[in-house]
Amino acid sequence: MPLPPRLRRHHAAALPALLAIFIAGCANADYPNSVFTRFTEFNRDIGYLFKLLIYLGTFVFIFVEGILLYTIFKFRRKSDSERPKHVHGNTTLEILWTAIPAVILAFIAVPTVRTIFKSQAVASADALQVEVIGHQWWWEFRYPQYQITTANEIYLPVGRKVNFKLTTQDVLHSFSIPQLGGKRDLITNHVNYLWFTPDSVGEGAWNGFCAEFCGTSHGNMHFRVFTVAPSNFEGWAANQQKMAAFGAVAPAAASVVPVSTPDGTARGSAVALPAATGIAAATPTVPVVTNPTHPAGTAVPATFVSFPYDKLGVHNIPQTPLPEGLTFNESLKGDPQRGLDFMTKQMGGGCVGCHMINGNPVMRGVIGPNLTHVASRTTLAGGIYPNDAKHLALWVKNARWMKPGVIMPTLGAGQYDPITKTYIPKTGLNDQQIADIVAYLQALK
Ligand code: HEC
Ligand SMILES: [Cu+2]
Repeated sequence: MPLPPRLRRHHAAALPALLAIFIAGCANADYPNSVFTRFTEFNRDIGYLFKLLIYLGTFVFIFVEGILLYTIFKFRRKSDSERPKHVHGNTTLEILWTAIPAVILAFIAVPTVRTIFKSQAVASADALQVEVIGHQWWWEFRYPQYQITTANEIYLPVGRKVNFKLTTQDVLHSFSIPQLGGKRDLITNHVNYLWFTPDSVGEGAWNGFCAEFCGTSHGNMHFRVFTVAPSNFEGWAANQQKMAAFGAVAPAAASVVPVSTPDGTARGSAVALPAATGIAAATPTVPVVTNPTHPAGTAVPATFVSFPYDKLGVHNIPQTPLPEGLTFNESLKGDPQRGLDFMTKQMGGGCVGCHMINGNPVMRGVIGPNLTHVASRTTLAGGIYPNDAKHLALWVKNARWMKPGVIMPTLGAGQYDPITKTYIPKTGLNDQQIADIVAYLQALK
């Protein structure tokens, strides 16, 4: 059916406009979660495969459509009395249409399989090793060479190969940093590897996600990756290796506290925690700067401790809206010492059962993120909120309202717990106690 002339004009204009938008979208350097970057050999290899497939596919498309169009016009019925010639079998043709796709498939399969083997092999031992442990719904990151355990934020030195060892504490997850490289699943009872070198990238922040549905808050399971200059990485690592910046005590007391997983079994690598958290370091308040894995000659700068929040790109800043009606009296002033005493001596809120703070002998839990340097992180709770006093307070008050399904209980007095579907009694945490806890957490730089 022919379109009226006005509409036809619109149609004619729409196609180039759409094309222009599409091309502009692809060329936009600020496209936040694109895999079409060339920052690592991983993405370059995948990009090469992608182009190869597009070029071969285009060739096949044009070839097949060309023959089709030719056939349609050449052999169309020219008169009503005409009958098509009946043919049966054509050996040459059959050999050709089997052989040509086979050759094309070989062209695709050989580089594809080679890339698969290359990218999931264990990287060389001199690579920076990072253990990734998926939890519902946050990420645990360990640097075994540095004895660091942290959560939801990875620091990578520019130019150094990094090897990720991927495991999960519970269900399947998938580790994905589109702009740096890859996506690979975290599989129960199985170790996967992924390695790349952020070699052609500057200092910056990159978004990471869980890319395999893993339950209620799967969509809230983000993380950030920071690529930093090697000297800044050493600065960050030196700070992470220190005991808690506030209220740490001698390690002798800490090392006698046994650590076990919630069900008492040695699941995942949780039982390796005492060694991995640096508790056994000789002097608790002195940074471990003589780690043999620090590249020789790298000076440890005292200045760089963590990626500054105001340097985050606009696409790295969490946008999660706060639950309506969840409020906190922000005028209250917290006291870190009171917060520490409350959390550890009075066992307020049971934080000790789930969280670890190195240098704090009672904070030995392994269910939630390690909080030793929680204040050095830019975001909270799987990267979905900014890490500031207000969000920390609301989180401690009612984590389950902030993020559906979390294990961390709702703790604020009078708050509704969406999982148990009950109200927390008056004996729950009041706003002043929460302000004190937040002051302590914020002292953990
Ligand atoms: C039953 C275990 C449990 C208890 C008790 C608990 N937490 Fe948590 N906490 C968690 C888990 C699990 C998470 C991770 C939730 C997520 O992001 O999905 C978490 C996350 C956090 C975070 C965010 C950390 C980050 O880097 O994202 C803070 C801060 C925190 N908890 C503080 C506390 C404090 C303070 C208390 C005590 C008042 C407490 N928690 C009690 C399990 C617990
Ligand atoms: Cu997930």
